[in-house]
This record gives sequence, C-alpha cells and structure tokens, in this order.
Amino acid sequence: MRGWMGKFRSLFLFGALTLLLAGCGEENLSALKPKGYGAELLLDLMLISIAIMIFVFIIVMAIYAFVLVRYREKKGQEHTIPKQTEGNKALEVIWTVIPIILLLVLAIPTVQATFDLADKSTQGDEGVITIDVTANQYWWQFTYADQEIATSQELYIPTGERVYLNMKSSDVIHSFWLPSIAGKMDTNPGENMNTMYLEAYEEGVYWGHCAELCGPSHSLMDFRVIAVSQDEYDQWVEDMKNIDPEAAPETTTAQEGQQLFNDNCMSCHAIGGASAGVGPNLANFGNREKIAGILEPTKENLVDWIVHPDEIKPGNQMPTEIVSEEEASKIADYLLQLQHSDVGTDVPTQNEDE
Ligand code: HEC
Ligand SMILES: [Cu+2]
Repeated sequence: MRGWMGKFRSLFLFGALTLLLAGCGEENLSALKPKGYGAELLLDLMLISIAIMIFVFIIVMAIYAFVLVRYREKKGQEHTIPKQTEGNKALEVIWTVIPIILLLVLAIPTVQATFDLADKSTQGDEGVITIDVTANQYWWQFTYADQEIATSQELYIPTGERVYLNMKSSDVIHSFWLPSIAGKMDTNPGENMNTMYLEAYEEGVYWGHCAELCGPSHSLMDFRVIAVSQDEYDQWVEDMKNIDPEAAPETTTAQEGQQLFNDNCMSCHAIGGASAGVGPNLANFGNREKIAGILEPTKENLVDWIVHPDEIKPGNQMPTEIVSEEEASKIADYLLQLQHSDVGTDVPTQNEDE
C-alpha cells in the first residue's frame, strides 16, 4: 500500500494543485489577465521578477549539479580532499556584480511603476471624474460628488478614461482590491485619505473584493466595477440624477411596499441623491447584479435579506426582523421595480463563479 501511494504521491500532489489553480484566472478577477492600465503595469513587474528568479534558479541549480557530479567520492580516492581555493578575485567580483545588476534591473521598473501608479497629475482637470469611495463593514459606497449621485456595491465608470478614487473608511481599515483593472489600495478611517485611479481598457463587469480582514463578514464584502462607453456613462449619470424617490410604483403591493419602506427603512437608506446614509443608497436597485454585493437578485433572496441580514452577513449593521416576512415581500416588490437606468445591464459578466 505504502509503496503504491508513495510512487504516485507527487502525482496526487500535482493533481490537487492543478485543480486548485484551475479555480484561478477568472477574466474579471485576475491579476494575470489585466484589463486595465494599473493591472498591466503590475503584471509586467511580476513577469520581470519571475524571469530574474528563473535565471538565478537555473544558474544555482547548474552549479549545484556540477559540484555533485564533479566532486563525488570516487573509488580509489576515498580520503583525498580536492584543491581548496580561497579569495579568488575574479569569482568574487562576478558574484557581487551580477546580483547588483539583477537588483537594478528589478528596481528601476519597480520605482517607475510606483510613481506611475501614484500619479495624480490630471486629477481635478476639466472632465476628469473623481469618485469618493467609502468602505463600511461590509459594504461599499461610491459618491459622485460633482454629479450629486451615489451608488453602493456597484461603481460605474467610462471605459478608456482615467477615473480617480478618493478613498476612506467609516470604521476599520478595509482594502479596495480590483485585480483585473488596478490592483489594491487600503481605505483608512480618519483623515488619512488614499487616492488611486482606474483605467479600464474594455467594457465589462469587473469584480472586486475587500482585501483587508475587517470582521466576520469580510469575505462577503464584494463590489463590482461596471465599465461602459462614455455615451452610456453620460446617460447613466443623467438617469441617476433624475430619480424621483417619491415616484409611485404600478402595482398595489409595490405601493404598499413603498409605504412600508418609507416608514421602516428610510432612516438608514436613501433612494437617489448623493446622501451618505448609515446604509447603502438603493438607487437603481432593480438593475443590480447582486443584492448586498453577494446574493443573486431574486425576490426570494431579497426577502431573506430584509428579514435576516445577520444570517447572510454576520455582524453587519442592518437590524434584523424590522419587518415581517409578509411586509418584506411587499417591500421586495417595491425595491425590485426601482429600475432607474438600464445602462450596464447588457454588459457581459464573464465566467460567473457560482
Ligand atoms: C439601522 C439602519 C438600517 C435600517 C433601519 C435598514 N437598513 Fe438596510 N442596510 C443597512 C446597512 C448598514 C446595510 C449594508 C449591510 C452590508 O452589506 O453590510 C443595509 C443593506 C440593505 C440592502 C442591500 C443593499 C445593497 O446595496 O445591495 C437592502 C436591500 C436593504 N438594506 C433593505 C432594507 C429594508 C427593506 C429595510 C427596512 C425594512 C432596511 N434595509 C432597514 C442599514 C439599515
Ligand atoms: Cu474587509
């Protein structure tokens, strides 16, 4: 048994690793398939360092193999010790200078990329968008101050433009991680604001995660960045600006839901406008890709969320059982018909991971 397992042990190991790694590389969630400027810069750095590592590895292994073969104990010379060399100038110069060169090859592009990623030279210029990002346990608020609109969990940007993000946190440290477009930036509580930029090459829905352990529901703190054409983006801004939070829905259950929502939920939630509430702005909620960043947008899921948000995201700030399931069902009818803009709804989401 042991022998059989032993023989195939490395095969098992490789098999398991292959399966594990096959889960990586989603197009809209992969640092290895960059779809934006920052991500491309970072991938280039990774490739340079990997190339240098492989080069060093091959040289070291070659010397190792050579020494193993050349200086093996041979029959007839069991107790002879080969000639010992000390202080060989040429050798010492070689193994000092080569690493210095390798470090320079690594350092120059790294420093360049660091400055490039921190560049803010066009922020504030005419037509350049800056979005305020606020991370909360466990959701994301995106405020477009100039346009006086706000969204949560879903960030709309025009494709091909550099868009700046001013980032902070309302509670603990979180991290905005958007691997396929831009990399990662911490969001800090207090005055310490961080800035990064996004520049998406292609239209698409890109996935982001919180990348700083921030509490029990940290792993559920997802967001999406929806890159659309400039025209569509302008249309979306227009649609979002024109939201009438009082607009009456068509069906009677949805109308009852609206009343229930206004009575029970408006203290924390807004619909439209740029208000930064205790809870997410639910503008355009009916066209969301996900509920609370993670659930499929079905009525059943929404009712579950409204009644028991704590069971879905433990430790989140929305109170549980504010309304009954029956009331929640009416509210769900109301929220799901909040379709203020259809921009972005046809943008393909590749490789759903569920
Ligand atoms: C005390 C404040 C508070 C009240 C009251 C409240 N919520 Fe929330 N709600 C929150 C917070 C905070 C979140 C974000 C939770 C998270 O994802 O971590 C949230 C999230 C949500 C979401 C998901 C939003 C998204 O962006 O996907 C929905 C839907 C929602 N609430 C509906 C309701 C409804 C309906 C009511 C009334 C029955 C209600 N909420 C009452 C604070 C509140
Ligand atoms: Cu987090």
